[in-house]
Amino acid sequence: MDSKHLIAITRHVSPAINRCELTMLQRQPIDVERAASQHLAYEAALRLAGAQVHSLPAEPDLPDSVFVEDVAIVLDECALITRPGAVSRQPETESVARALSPYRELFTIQAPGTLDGGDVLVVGKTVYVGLSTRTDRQALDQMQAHLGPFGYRLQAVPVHGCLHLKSAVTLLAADRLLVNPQWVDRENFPGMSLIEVDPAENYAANALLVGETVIYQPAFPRTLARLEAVGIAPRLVDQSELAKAEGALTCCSLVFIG
Ligand code: CIR
Repeated sequence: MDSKHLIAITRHVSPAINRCELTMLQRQPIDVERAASQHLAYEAALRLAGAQVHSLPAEPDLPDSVFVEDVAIVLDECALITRPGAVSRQPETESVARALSPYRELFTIQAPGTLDGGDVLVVGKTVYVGLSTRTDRQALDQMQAHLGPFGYRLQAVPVHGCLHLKSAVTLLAADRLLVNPQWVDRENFPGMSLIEVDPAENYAANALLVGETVIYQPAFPRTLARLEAVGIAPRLVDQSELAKAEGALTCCSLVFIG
């Protein structure tokens, strides 16, 4: 992959982030200024990893709109605009579709299907789709219809105990995953090398791979030590404020070759 052509779409933190959706966590006050400065550091890490960052303006009326991952899936051949499972998040799609339209042919998930991009993990031509409170089979069937002709194989993955599939498993390299086996069954990923999170760090399975750089959070030192033990040297970004909104690293960007 030529990192010079990597593009990352992001969006500024909404001033309304304290009204975000919550599923697994109790509400805690989010320091909006601190969240914004952590997000700037995240964008800086994307640039250091070789991505050109295209940052969309904040959406004052859309609390969760910083989590752009949930509203689109960008593949080499096309992009899917989702229909997010939380109704409050459905208006987030329009501006992201506009930002993606110069780069890809767009398909859109239609009602009654619902899909959050956080439930989609792409490994080569396999697309794992988490069946969660946000994503249903109806949407998976629509994805199959759009992506099958490009040679993708869709696989449903049950997730339990967490918000999204990518709360439980993310990509560290083309053939290696970071996984929390409490939330997703390891057997869904045959043939892949799996690194498990430390059992004391439930939220540690969300790493962001950009080109060949792994971006990770300092909040999970035990799992970080496991990554370092196999020769991975992640770039660290603190996301403690957006974590209170159930956001993690992959959620805050759409990274693709432009
Ligand atoms: C939500 O509940 O939709 C947001 N508060 C958090 C979304 C995080 N997105 C992600 O994990 N892909």
